Amino acid sequence: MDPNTVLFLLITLRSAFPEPIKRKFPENFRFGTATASYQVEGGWNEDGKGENIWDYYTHTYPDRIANQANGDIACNSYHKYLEDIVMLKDLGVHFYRFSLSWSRILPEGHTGKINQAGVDYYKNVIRALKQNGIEPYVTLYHWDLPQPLQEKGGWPNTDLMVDLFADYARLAFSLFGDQVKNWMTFNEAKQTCQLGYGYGVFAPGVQSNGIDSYKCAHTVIKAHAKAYHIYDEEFRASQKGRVSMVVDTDWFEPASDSDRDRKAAERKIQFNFGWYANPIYHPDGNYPQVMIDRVAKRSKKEGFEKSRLPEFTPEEIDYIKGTFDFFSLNTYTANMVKWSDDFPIGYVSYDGDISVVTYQDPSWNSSASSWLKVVPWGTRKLINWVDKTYNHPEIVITENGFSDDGELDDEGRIVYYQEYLSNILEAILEDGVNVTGYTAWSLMDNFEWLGGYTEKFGLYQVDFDDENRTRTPKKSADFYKKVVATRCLVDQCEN
Ligand code: GBH
Repeated sequence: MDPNTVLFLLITLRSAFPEPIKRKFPENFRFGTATASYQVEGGWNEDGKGENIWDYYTHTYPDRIANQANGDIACNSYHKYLEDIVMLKDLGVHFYRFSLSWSRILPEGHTGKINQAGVDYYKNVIRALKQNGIEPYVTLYHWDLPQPLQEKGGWPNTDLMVDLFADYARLAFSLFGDQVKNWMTFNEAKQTCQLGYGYGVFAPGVQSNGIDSYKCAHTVIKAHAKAYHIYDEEFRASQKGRVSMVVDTDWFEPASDSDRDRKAAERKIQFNFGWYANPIYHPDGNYPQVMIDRVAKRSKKEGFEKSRLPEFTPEEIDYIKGTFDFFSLNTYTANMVKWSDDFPIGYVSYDGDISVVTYQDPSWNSSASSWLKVVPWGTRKLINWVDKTYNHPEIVITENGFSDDGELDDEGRIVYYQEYLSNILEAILEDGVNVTGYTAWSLMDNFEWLGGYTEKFGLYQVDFDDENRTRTPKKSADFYKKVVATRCLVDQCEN
């Protein structure tokens, strides 16, 4: 592209948004970047790693992934993690959020067989991070269930999975907890449950919308709580760390000021976010009442004996509620919501249970991902909503980012980060919301699930045609580096 075109595009991109705020992030604010095991590690069957559901899914149904891609090699971080750490060091970030591959540590999914090479790998990563002054933020589960556990039913099998996850969590705390002080049990369990066991588009590809997807969520929430209590009872006193669960949502903006549209938007966020967030983060615990009532009503009309939404006992509600030390929130975009009358009975589904219409405004800037439109003001509204709904928790944004085709001159990503961070900073300084950290997704281009390698989120470009998987900083890496160093989003801040 010739420089004038670039300049023109940049001006056009920028002019769609207000000027970023000229004040600084608070002194104690923490910046990081993130990746996840299946998306970057590769080494899918090396040194004793077991098969997981994404290995199985991409190998068995290659046509479901763009260009039949898979994570067999990905960014090859299993071998190149030291290069990743050089990049992190260069960015100057305070922390690196990554996830453990369960099957690399426990090839069969249970603690009866531990793969020492997998344990060593993570010990090496953690040691190298600490030596470079970068805090490890570790997610236990970012969607890659050991395949042998899927063969026993996977997440909808509550009795099996709560205990097995708890064993895995205990092992991880005991192996790595002397060095790791920030833990996330699950990343975006809604994708695991609704995409994995509802629509069946993500691994393991089970289509049981509004039935198994609800059972899966029930299991995950209980498993999280059990892991949290294990940390509390067996590790907290000596390790002094923090545990959380990552919940994600778009912001949902009512399509109009009408009572009905506002009610529809609230219902949508309760189903989308409250489903996982309320049992853990809400002072009352349990699923959102609107969800309990609506699923019960529709299940009855559909002839089910009981609600398709499993129930927590009062003891379980108490055991689960409050199992967090900070609120981890992933968010990328927004949707508009319109009221709808109840969808007709006849197709059992989560979407029928919600019965609203959502769409994205055609004027919103787009990205390389169909679902991701650039709506920075939505994030300010969302964190205010979280602050109010969940009684002013400390919030860490554990993911936020933008996709393009992987170009080094990635102005679209710079504008995205600048505008989203500006809205987050305004929420902190002007609205009084307690956001203490921000995580850019992602450190580098990686395996983007169904999108394969066609949607790039990295601050660093990775050359997937080169067996060295060469990493090159994009313009946005320089931008982010400057933000981290100066805590300022513009050339010169006022304070
Ligand atoms: C995050 O999900 C993930 O944690 C991370 O692994 C991922 O790389 C990153 O975002 C970027 O996508 O149209 O049915 O395929 C963000 C939430 C949920 C957004 C799934 C895309 C696709 C649904 N994502 N959604 S579908």
